[in-house]
Amino acid sequence: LKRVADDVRTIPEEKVPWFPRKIRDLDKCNLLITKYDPDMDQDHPGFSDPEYRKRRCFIAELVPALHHWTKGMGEPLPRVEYTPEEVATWREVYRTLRTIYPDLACRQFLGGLQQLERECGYGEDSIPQLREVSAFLKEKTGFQLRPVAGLLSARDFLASLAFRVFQCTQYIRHASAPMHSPEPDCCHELLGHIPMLADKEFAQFSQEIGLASLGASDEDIERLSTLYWFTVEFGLCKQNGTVKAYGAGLLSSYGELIYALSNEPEYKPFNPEETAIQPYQDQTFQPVYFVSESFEDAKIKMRRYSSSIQRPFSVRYDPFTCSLEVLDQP
Ligand code: HBI
Ligand code: FE
Repeated sequence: LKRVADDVRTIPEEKVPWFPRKIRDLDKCNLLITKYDPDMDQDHPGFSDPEYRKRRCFIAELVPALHHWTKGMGEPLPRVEYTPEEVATWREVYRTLRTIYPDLACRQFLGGLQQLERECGYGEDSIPQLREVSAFLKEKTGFQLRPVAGLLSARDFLASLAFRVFQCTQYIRHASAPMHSPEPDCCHELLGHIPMLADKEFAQFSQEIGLASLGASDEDIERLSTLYWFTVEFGLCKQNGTVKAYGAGLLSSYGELIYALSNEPEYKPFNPEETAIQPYQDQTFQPVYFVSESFEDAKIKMRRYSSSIQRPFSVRYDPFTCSLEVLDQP
């Protein structure tokens, strides 16, 4: 393998979409998709609530203050003073889900959540702050959080995972619909994703999807985000002979978690070639879920799939400099 100069002259530029090379390039991975936000989506439970929409803008505006977030590492993440109404929404979500986790969530999730409850102030009485949660994760798996104003483009979202950065929303769903949110909110991130990201093997799995996405074609990004959808968001896995949930979309939605583990939906074995082209639903429950034999198995299969994606270069993450080495194919 030959090392490529910084500007990568050997990669035909028009063919390879831009991608971040250094962790601070993630400042540019900020393309928001607004179609499901309460200002745009008439079905959003907050659409006709001007107070809610104002509050969302306020929380979103905390983000640009972080410009060059990654340059001044250690600069504290913004703290949000949640209102009593917001905390009440959190409490209801937490309490309801907490009761069904022991039966339905995978072992890694339960372990992570327990640690968060012990070491990071997780509980029904307050919404955890990203600052503390990020410090916790950094210690467990090297993942860190970056606040984001809403749903990001798949390309930008996946690219951050390559650097073990999870772009995390800070607002909470509308109080009228605590059991469902059309877009990611802090209940989804903090309850669905964070406990899993505290698991070493899962953290690696997530980073590898991110690495596979860098500079990939739009078609490959679409397939990778479908794979992300049916694993990280809605994945099931076998454990001690029973099927458990590890997907964050399930672990943050009471209704869908119960549904996914009932005998109603169809199950298929996780197989990246097939999973990558399965149409998915982002407005109602999934008609089909993919079941992995184990995380180890999912990781091996995903790795094999990723290495089949055609790119004129390969990437390697250097954890010491938090940057990518880009290598020419032999
Ligand atoms: N953006 N903020 C945010 N949070 C997510 O969980 C998220 C995202 N954008 C895309 C995405 N998730 C995935 O569903 C895939 O499209 C990668
Ligand atoms: Fe998510």
